[in-house]
Amino acid sequence: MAGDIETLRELEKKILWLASWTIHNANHLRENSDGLKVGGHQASSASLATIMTALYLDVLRPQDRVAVKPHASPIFHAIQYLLGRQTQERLQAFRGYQGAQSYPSRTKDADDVDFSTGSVGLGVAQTLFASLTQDYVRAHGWGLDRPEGRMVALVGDAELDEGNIFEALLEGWKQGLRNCWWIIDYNRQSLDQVVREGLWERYEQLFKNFGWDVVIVKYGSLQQATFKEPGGERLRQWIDNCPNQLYSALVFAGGAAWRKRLNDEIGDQGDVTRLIEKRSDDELAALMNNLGGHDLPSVLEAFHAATSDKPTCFICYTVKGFGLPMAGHKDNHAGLMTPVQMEVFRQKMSVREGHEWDKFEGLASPERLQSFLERVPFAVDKARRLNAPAIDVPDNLAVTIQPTMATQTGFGALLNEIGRGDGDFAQRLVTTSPDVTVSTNLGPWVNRRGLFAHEKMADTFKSEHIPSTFNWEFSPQGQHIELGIAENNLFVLLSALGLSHSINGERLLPIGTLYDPFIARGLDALNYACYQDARFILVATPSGITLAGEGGAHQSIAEPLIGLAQDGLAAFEPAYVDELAVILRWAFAYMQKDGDTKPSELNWLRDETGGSVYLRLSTRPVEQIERTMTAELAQQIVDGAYWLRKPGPNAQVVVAYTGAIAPEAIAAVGLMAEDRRDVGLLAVTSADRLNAGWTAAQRARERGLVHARSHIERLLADVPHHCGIVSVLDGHPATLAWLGAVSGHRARALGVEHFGQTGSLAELYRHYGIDANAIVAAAQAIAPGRPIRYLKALP
Ligand SMILES: Cc1ncc(C[n+]2csc(CCOP(=O)(O)OP(=O)(O)O)c2C)c(N)n1
Ligand SMILES: [Mg+2]
Repeated sequence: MAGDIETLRELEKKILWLASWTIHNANHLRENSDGLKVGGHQASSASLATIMTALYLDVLRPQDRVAVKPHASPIFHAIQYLLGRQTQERLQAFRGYQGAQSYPSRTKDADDVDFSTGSVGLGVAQTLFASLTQDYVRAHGWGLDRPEGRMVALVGDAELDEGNIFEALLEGWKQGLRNCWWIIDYNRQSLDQVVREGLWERYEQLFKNFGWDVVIVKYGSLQQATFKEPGGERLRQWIDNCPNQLYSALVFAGGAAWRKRLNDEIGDQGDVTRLIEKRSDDELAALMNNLGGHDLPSVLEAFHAATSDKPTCFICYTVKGFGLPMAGHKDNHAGLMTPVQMEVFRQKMSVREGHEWDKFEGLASPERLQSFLERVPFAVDKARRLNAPAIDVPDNLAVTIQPTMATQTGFGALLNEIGRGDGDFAQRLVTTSPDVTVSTNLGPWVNRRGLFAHEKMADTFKSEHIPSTFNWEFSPQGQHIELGIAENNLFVLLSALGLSHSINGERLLPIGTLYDPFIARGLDALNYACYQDARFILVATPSGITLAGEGGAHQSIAEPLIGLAQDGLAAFEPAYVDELAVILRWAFAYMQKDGDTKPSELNWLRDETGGSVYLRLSTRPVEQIERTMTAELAQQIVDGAYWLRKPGPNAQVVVAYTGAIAPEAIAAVGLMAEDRRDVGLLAVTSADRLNAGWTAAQRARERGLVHARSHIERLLADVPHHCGIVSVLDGHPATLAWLGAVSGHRARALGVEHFGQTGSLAELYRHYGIDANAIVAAAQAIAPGRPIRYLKALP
């Protein structure tokens, strides 16, 4: 499309205009009643105007997927507007209610965002794992009728300070990354400052070390032509040696400042002087600003030349604020053009007042431009967002329950059973873990299904006949992706696997395992995955101070609250393996749902919309209950709680527990039963879902649906008012502390609030006050009757 370069140039200008105007409109022209700055990033956007024009309007194909640098969102929306995929209303409402989003959002934007961005670094890693996911899908023989796409990240140069990018880079190297482009917007500015000298050299070496091609797009075509003039080589040397700060400052200061500086430093009255003097100030500024990243011919040439599937990093020299009055100024990150500057810019762009939103205002032959846009390869396929039918989930997941068993063991056994199957369900399952596959009990599953790699790799221990419990064989058919120890990578990979139905049109059922405390390590990436509406099951095990011997550095306290608060993630903490089997089966169906957003009248949860699932499991062997799993019990387990022992009319105490602390709760109820009648025992399988249902039902009542009742309200409806509720879990007590507020019962919440230490379970439970005695003492403090006879020596 080289002949179209002039057209692209016109559209590039229009894109810059629309992006700048969108931000201006939001800040200066829209009614703003709350006194807060609206914001937007005119300079960061301008920095990518050329590169994104080249990509979207020429280089990209519909199958390519892009993570756009968050603060270039206005450029993205402007391009989609020109392509007819974004509305003027949404642009006018940019950063406002239901307007185009501040940072591109898969879930909140309506203009075909491939990957959300916002928390810098994560979108970049997402492209790498999306590429790995594409390879995984194709290696399993799915989606081969669709063309292979490139996964492209537009990266801010300071974004590369984020460590998660390097974690991903290393993993990409291990996994044989292909079809991935990272395009660095090398404007040498971050938010606060100008970046260090010579950063590009570190990047170049680094990427090469990891097997990437590196393409440096430094000089624009104007500069390249000038370097061939007499004195040009000297000018090139000067540019190469110019410190970043000075270059930025001179870009900001403009043509006269360039002239003075160049004359002072290399003006020799000879060739270089002639080269400088034959240019006006404006021409000189245009020459010095003509860095590769703002020169359509240069970026197009670089992108089109990269035809191999090798991962490629483009370092494109740019100017932050290019084409705008704040160009190059170190304070320009959040800078906005003033109304006066905008007025000048409007005139320069030949945009008439009142025609600011017109797509082709000020440009010659709109029909030609429109027909060009209709032929843009990226946009010919209207349905870039794909979908895939749900995979049927068996009615029951088989598992042999031992008399005493930990939920983590149960999880391993459940997956092992699934691994025996050969239907679609077992085949679409993919597991991953950051070097804790064996210790989270995925071993039996991996033995059956193998590890994924591009190439077959035998288990040398096996071929050397050395006995091992684990069969570690890699092949393109393997169903486990083994990661290095980097929890950020786990979550971003889950984010990529969990979007496969939408990105690749092929559904995967991803399960990731890690130790519960290390959720915190990748929490932002987990949040990111949920924000994008990726679908996965997270199995976090082991957990809590129940890790006993591992001590405070490995024990988790706050994670149940994360489960409660994290949007898009339904959290469960079962105590028994039959509960786990029910929850896991439900999770496989839930993660595939994509329906109605209205809450169900049953539990006031929005189950039809689906989401991801977090299972907090334990290594503590717990005596199992022999029982028949009725449909009603299964429903209650999924809804979040059931009565293990329903309180009678004379009950004074209810104990509500979650997870592996069940034996302590049961023991406490046994102790109390000596003196109290009808003590209730509530098994809480999901504080998260109980709480969500409760708040939703309250809201529904406040909006007039007077009969709305949540599951927990129904469960507690018959509990006498004088009854006290003691809640207990191996986690932060606030997780269940709200139970008393549901029907106005006095409540005492037990749990863990301080870093744990090593010790036996009995010692630790006693120390943190979550053992049977502590439960009894808490009941005594809040429940009527105050019998004390059974109290053993309290600490
Ligand atoms: C994780 C995270 N930390 C901080 C920020 C705030 N922030 C937004 S942009 C930015 C600097 C970006 O600089 P660069 O990547 O070079 O982009 P440029 O604006 O120069 O194009 C910062 C610190 C963020 N969005 N995400
Ligand atoms: Mg920058």
